[in-house]
Amino acid sequence: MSLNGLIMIATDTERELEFQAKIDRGEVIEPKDWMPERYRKQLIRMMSQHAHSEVVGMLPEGNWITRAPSLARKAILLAKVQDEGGHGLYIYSAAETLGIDRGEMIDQLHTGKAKYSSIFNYPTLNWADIGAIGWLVDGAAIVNQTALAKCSYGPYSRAMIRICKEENFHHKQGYQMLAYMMRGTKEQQEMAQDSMNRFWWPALMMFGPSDTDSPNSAELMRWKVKLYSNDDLRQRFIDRTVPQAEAIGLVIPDPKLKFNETTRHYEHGEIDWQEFKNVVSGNGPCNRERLRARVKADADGKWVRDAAEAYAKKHMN
Ligand code: BYC
Repeated sequence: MSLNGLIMIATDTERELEFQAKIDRGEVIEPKDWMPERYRKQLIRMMSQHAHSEVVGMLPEGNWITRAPSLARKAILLAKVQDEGGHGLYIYSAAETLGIDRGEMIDQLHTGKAKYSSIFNYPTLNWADIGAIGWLVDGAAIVNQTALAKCSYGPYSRAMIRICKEENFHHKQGYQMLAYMMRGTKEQQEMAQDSMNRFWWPALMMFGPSDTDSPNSAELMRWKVKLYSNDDLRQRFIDRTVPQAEAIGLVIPDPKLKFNETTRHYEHGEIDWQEFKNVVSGNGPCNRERLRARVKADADGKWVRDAAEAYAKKHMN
């Protein structure tokens, strides 16, 4: 190897050490700062998947806009679904600061190269599912995103601050809807419990595989992209959600769930990781339907993008 080559290696190692020292001092990394290629790639992977989740997440809820039982519920649901679209846009923009184009990220979603959250591959079968998504799915997202709001990459952490505020509204409207149903007729109570039974375990899976099975966690935690492990965040979600379920009379569908007086945490039953793997690898109940809907929406919207581009070109000349 040439002397020049050796000098470059030494320089890169020094830069990586300085980068790590910066992270350890709690400093924030901004787009123009030097960063290891692997840090950039990991953030693009995670942020693009996050943005895709927000956008794909509009589909199961969007299905219910025309079937909302009252004008007020319809207005709330419309606002929530629009918020999710906005979250996707903030996060795509934040990811673009890492040198990737939004079109490329969307292509990765459409060709199955990029993932999105497993939770959106489950169907919404009844109106209570809209409550469960707000309470459990947004509730899980808040636990995860409150931590991400303190992550080391500036544009991502700043996007999370506004997103978390909106997710809090989503979470409260979902819980309020289920609380209302649990005070209603026997049929409403059964519908709410049925939804809880179907969404509880998939919500726990949102936090990703258990720590011993999470290939990306160690690196992401060293770089303070992740501040807590998948299992720690899952536990935090369980601890805060179980008392909320009990307060409105919903039963958690886990016979092994019990509060440990010594650790002050809930212990839970085994998560079905085989189901998680199936869903993540494209074989969940709605994977194909969700991707088809996104690909169609993209194709249907092409004329708008073309028109905007033609207009921009005309006015730039
Ligand atoms: N679903 O090494 P691991 C919302 C993948 S939307 C699918 O632990 P990592 C909302 C993982 O990508 C909020 N895939 O990964 C919207 C990796 O595969 P690749 C969504 C999953 O990155 C509308 C492999 O499994 N929130 O709030 O260290 C309506 C190994 O995992 C999942 C976010 O996206 C999963 N659940 O940790 C309502 C948060 N879990 O990429 C609500 C941002 C794992 O190596 N993302 N995988 O092929 C994160 O915090 C992290 O990426 C994760 C995974 C905790 C999800």
